[in-house]
Amino acid sequence: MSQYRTFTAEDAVAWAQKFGGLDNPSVLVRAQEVGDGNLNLVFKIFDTQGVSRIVVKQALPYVRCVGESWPLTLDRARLEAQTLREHYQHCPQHTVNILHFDPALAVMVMEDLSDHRIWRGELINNVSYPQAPRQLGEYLAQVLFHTSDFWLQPQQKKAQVASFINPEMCEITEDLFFNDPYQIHERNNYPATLEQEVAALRDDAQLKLAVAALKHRFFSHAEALLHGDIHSGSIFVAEGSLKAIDAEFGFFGPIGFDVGTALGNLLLNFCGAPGHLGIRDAAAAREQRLADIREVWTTFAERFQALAAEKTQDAALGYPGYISQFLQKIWHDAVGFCGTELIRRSVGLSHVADIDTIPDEEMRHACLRHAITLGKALIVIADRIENVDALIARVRQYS
Ligand code: SR1
Ligand code: MG
Repeated sequence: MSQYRTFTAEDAVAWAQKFGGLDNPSVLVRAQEVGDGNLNLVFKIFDTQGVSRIVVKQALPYVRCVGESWPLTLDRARLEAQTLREHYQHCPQHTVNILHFDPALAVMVMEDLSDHRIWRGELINNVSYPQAPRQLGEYLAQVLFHTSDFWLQPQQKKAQVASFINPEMCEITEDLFFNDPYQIHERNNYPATLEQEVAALRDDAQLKLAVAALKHRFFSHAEALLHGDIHSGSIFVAEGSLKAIDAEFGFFGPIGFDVGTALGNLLLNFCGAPGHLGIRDAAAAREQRLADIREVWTTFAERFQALAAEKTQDAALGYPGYISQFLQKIWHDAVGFCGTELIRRSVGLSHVADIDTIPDEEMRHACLRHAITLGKALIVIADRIENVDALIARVRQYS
């Protein structure tokens, strides 16, 4: 990685001119760094008319939101490009298009999605994208089915697992999701008023056993090529369109992790809604989030099942009834992982704007408390929540 240098705006423009695939690249004249995530530099490249045409993304050799004291592999850019390209093959309508990747500079050039908006912001502002939940379910079904043993030949699958080994990014998830919130750790971040609730997480043996089982599955179940961080901030939406971005946590892991992360972020929005909206709007937004959760899961499960019925050739995995049994296991995993997302986003290093930007402190703390209580319950009773209606009933019970 000796050729690596941190890109300036001028570098980003030159790179977009060279690799952006435009017929008239000289119209690209200006770059603006817009990265607001935890990890990378992101440049929008504008043309002479001031229109953003291309995005250039570069991995930094450290965690951006923490600083150089937390070094981080540049190889994550390769894993991100590789994951997005693989997902694009199976679901181009819902995956950002990577136009060029340079491993030495850890730089990707990708399609500009300026006509889209980050879904999290739209959810917070109660802006409706009626097709988004179905599209997310479709994305999850297509990319997870086509990278699973239900589709890939055994040797091909094992080669794929090997080429997507992502130990450093997985370690971040292993620590942030499954360790930090359940122990005293300097990375944890929560208000002192929640100390009692957080201490209770550390002292709950049943909870910690359930978290151990989830972490063990995350370590060991190479079921499909996950996005690895499919929260509402990794999803762009526009009317009738949804695109997944930001896949540097991609690896072969348990399918329920991606599904649970997606559902968990809808629930985090559910928890935060009263902090941003008046009573009536918050109640309506909450009902909509529950409907969204039903739609994401139902679409995912129906489409995955249909793809398996149509395409699975494996003599054992294609046996009638097995796919339903497998999806039931994925469901329970997803509920458990969903609970860990609620807790790590309330107690751990990395929070969500759905709750963190609530202006009223008391309300913000109440929403955090709600997310912790709900997350804890979901982790512990995941195996007893039989279907999405039962999940919705439980969410109502803890509201
Ligand atoms: C140190 S990275 C913290 C979080 O940001 C990413 O978006 C992932 O969600 C990760 O857990
Ligand atoms: Mg990200």
